[in-house]
Amino acid sequence: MNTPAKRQFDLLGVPFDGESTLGWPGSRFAPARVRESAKWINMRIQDGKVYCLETDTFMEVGEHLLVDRGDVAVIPHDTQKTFAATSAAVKDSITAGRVPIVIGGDDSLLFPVARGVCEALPGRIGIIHFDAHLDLMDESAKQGRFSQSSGMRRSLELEQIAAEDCIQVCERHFNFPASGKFKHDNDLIHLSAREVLRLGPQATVERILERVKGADHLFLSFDIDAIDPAFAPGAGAHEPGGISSAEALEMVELLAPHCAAMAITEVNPTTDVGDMTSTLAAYLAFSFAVYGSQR
Ligand SMILES: [Mn+2]
Repeated sequence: MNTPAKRQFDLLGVPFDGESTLGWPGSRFAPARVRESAKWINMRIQDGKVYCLETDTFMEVGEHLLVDRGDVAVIPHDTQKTFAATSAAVKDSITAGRVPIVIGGDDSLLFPVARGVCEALPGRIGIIHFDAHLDLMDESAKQGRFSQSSGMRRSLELEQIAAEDCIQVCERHFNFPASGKFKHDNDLIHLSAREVLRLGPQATVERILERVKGADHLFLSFDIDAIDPAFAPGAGAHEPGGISSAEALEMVELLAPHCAAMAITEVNPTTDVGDMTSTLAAYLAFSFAVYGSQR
């Protein structure tokens, strides 16, 4: 008999890039490519176990560690209906006692995933937001209020989400002074990519967990552009100076046991090279599930 994993995971695709109003659209193609890439990894489960090379142990994950629930009902011209479907899918997964892993889609999806987590779980919800960007734009004439640049701002308006329970990680270069002022006024903090590179994965995760310790539940939101374009060229924009794929994987593995949901956004097959970014996204999802199942 196989011992089932302590937690099981749902893969939910959201092929929506209707709010990619800056940078390159194309993340709507990510769920299909990430699923294809994931076949390479998922086949390694045998008799409910994977053999982990980092720990040289046989990890019990069960036969149904990561179940593909298909794509949510995206309505390409209607952001709010797409968001409603996304929040509902996340809520349903958590309510069923599972852990959703959302594959976007552009980073506007940060908000409906956070909302779905709030609808499913009581108490304070913290967001660990990996991204090259702040996503704190309140509103602009070009992008409106719900674009890929506003996901964190909208999420912070949810009743259960307070800035003190959130941290942004891997932001870099320059951003809007208005967003910087919002951060300072609201006690939102970040660890820049350079700081993360200096600290290393383990110390970074310690800092993150210290920051969010007051939250009852955590949502890990991972924009693929947190990772350097050298490792993840298939993104919505290129921001040099990011972390490596190895550093990203290690931090996701360390954070996974603490998190109730994950989203991977902005993977863009149209700018990818040999599916390397879709493959990395598949590994981030699978690693989140394997390590997250051991809690
Ligand atoms: Mn970004």
